[in-house]
Amino acid sequence: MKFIRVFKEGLAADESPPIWLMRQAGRYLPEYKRVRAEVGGFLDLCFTPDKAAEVTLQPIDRFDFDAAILFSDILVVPHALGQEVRFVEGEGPRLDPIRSVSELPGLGAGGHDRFERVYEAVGLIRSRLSKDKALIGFCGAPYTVATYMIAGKGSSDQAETRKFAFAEPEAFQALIDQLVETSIAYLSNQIIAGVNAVQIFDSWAGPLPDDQFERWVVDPTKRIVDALHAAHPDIPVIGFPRGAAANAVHYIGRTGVDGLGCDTSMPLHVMSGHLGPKPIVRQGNLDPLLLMTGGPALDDRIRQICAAMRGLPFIFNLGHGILQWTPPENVACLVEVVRGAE
Ligand code: 1CP
Repeated sequence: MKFIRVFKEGLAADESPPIWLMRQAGRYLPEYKRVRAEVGGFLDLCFTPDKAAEVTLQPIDRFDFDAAILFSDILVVPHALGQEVRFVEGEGPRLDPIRSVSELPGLGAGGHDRFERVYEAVGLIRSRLSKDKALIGFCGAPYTVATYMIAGKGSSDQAETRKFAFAEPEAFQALIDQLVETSIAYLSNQIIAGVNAVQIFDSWAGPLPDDQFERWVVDPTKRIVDALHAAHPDIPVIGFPRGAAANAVHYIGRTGVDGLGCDTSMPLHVMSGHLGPKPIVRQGNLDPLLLMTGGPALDDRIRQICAAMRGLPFIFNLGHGILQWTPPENVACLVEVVRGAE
């Protein structure tokens, strides 16, 4: 498994990096749209192991990526904790907003059964996936998941959540603590069911001031990473603190993650530079808009990224999730150029 070898040994200077893409299963693929239409609701797809396995494997069959990522969503966690979550066509997720952990019934009320179906999907995917491909499990980081739980939807500035964290830090801490504990159990069980690595998506970590970043991003992530490393020392943990910018080196040092997901705005000289005393795998950071656009500019940038990262422990990826209007031909072209860079 080249993907896992990067964490253990790094890459030789003449080797091309392993590649996968965030949100690689999804609406830019006609075969995904077919299964999605057949199953109906998005959550039904997440909780039907055979179908979740099918859509997880679609991008591997089509593009031969080095890793599959479990098909699910970061919002299955609030759903399993008892919060009402709906996926509205063309609008994205909608939740009945909550302000306190006491408004959640907790996992007891049927949540365990929902997670069981995710673990069942993991087992199915692992048994169908070729032995040289890694399977990545994931969850949303507590802070990012909390932003959806409090606002009830995605928002561009997370103002509601940030105000709440300033005004009622104890209540927010209780919610984060619940998410830390649930995430540890959820990721551990994904590992037991067969995933080879995990990624913690902190898509909205970026705008926080440093003291808030420390309390709501670094500290909860460290607790998850410590627990996973203690129970599953061989399983790499990738953190994706999107927009962390100058906080990234501190995030790596304090959380102990094995890999850093780098967003589009991270300069290549930073990504390829010294990121602290511990060896760290870098993952990223092609602009999803460029992948959607295609053409010679795409080709040039792929080569630029590969050249900057040559010889370093590196996994090729996007700087954020793939956009639904991306032509699948551009993705095929991307894989060819990355592999051709060998
Ligand atoms: O109708 C559909 O098909 C819904 C589109 C969709 C898909 C394909 C959603 C709704 N989620 C997903 C799958 C998904 N989400 C995966 C699957 C594995 C993969 O192929 O990568 C993963 C890893 C996620 C993670 C996720 N969901 C994140 C973190 C990464 C990121 O992109 O920042 C976030 C923030 C979400 C929330 C979410 N779920 C779906 C949407 C459209 C959103 C974003 C909404 C918003 O913020 O407004």
